[in-house]
Amino acid sequence: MPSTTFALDEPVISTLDAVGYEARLGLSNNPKTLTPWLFYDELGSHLFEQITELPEYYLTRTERSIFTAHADEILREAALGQGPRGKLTLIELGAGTATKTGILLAEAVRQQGSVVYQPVDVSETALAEASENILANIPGVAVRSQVADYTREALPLNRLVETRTLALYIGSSIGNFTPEDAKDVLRNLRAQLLPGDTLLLGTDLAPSGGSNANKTAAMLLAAYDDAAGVTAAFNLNVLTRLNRDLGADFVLRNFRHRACWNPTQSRIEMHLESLADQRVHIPANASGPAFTVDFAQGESIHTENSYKFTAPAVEDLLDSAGFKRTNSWQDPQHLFAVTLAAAV
Ligand code: AVI
Repeated sequence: MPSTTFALDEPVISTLDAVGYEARLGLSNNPKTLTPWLFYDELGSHLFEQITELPEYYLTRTERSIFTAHADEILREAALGQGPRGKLTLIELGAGTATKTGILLAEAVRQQGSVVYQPVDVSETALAEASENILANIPGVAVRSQVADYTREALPLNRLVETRTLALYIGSSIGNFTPEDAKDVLRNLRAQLLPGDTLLLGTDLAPSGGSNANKTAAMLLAAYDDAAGVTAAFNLNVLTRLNRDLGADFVLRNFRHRACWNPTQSRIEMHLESLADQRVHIPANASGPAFTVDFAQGESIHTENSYKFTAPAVEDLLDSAGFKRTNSWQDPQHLFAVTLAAAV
């Protein structure tokens, strides 16, 4: 089966300019912030892959177990009413290396003989790895990779009107957006789909004290502050990136990783806390003149939110973006949910 990569036209601003712009914007905020996409340079993407295999980071293995247990049902429901529109095509937003997706692709091939898979990601390297793994391991899949930032651009779906689309947005990626931005991302996706197409959304569940009583704030905190220090390295790597890409002079040992559970907003927050009163310099670049950033001891840069959802909150989000929940699956401990919704 063929594998093709379509690159969209060069973005108007280069990645380096975008890094400079984001650093300038976020570090002038009060409180200081940095956008989470800055995590994913080559080392950051590698550290994230390591996070997904940590004993404390239950999200990836739990979602995988839900796919293993229910792929048959998920694919059958997504294809319901398919009629003359032929086979399901699978697209995936933020596919990365698409490790869990193989379970769904193999099931799609089992049910319909072959499947077209369109992973969309900003990382060409991750897409190349995904494509290579899938082509080597799952015969019957045609991979059509697309390099694009699905959060800012219309999706380059090249959709085949005679097929029905199942869009995958898995791995709790939606949790890294504010509720308003999450709605916009899903609305953008909805705008590219036809009624009857479906979305499979993976969300991490909030501790409820009820059905998932063993999901505690402590469990969440451990997932974002692991004993081996991989998440700390992932968080601190953003400063290494600013030093390398912008010539900034962050001293890494003067910052520490901190994760906290914010029950009011139902989110884990990641911060980089300054261990001293200090001044950091960022030289002039295409995004603006040289600037300095002053930190007081104990002050932090807020680098990431990871929202945790109740089942009704997932449904509300889907409704607000033009989808209707048709079914959902959870692991026996109710740690994670996978929800299928139809475009209406
Ligand atoms: C990519 N995203 C879903 C991860 C999460 O759990 O929010 C990113 C991450 N941050 C720290 N650990 C993992």
